[in-house]
Amino acid sequence: MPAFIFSAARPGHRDDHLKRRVDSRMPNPLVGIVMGSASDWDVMQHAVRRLEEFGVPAEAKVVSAHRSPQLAHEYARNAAGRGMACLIAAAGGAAHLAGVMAANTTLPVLGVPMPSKHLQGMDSLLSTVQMPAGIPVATFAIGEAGAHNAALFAISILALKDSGLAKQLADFRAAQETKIRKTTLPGQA
Ligand code: RP5
Repeated sequence: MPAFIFSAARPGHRDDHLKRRVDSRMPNPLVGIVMGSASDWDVMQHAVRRLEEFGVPAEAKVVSAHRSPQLAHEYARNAAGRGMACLIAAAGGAAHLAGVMAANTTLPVLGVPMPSKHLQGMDSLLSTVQMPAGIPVATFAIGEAGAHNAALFAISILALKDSGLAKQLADFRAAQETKIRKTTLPGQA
């Protein structure tokens, strides 16, 4: 099955990377990003871009717990063997994808609840976060913030064994702090 694969090794070609459709067996992704529908892409592209910004090889793919249950099982069961360090799973509504991933791998699974049409993502949040004891899913905020933070959390996991990545993450945090320190409100000097 085709998937979006990217690597940030070529600065300046970010959009090309995102649009490039290649075979999922190509490079060795460290993070697998699965989402229940292509309609989740607008939100989940933020996770992809964040990982790309840090140069983390990752793969993004539509995998549905409900519409393609066999694929969901296969993807999760093969992830560790493919060298992945963690999975990010995004779904909306009765969002079982992260739980199904977690049931089929012992890799860390980071769940991102998608905004939904009728319940504004509360359904997705509760479906993702309320895992019964024994099979954990680390659940992030609904929508874009969750996509960004799941990617940053994946980077934190990888940074445990990659000092270069740890430095990048520290620099990222420092840049955020500098920006806040420099921020003034209307009427302030
Ligand atoms: C979920 O259902 C997907 O993750 C998506 O958030 C939601 C709606 O999917 P579509 O009907 O837009 O394909 O499985």
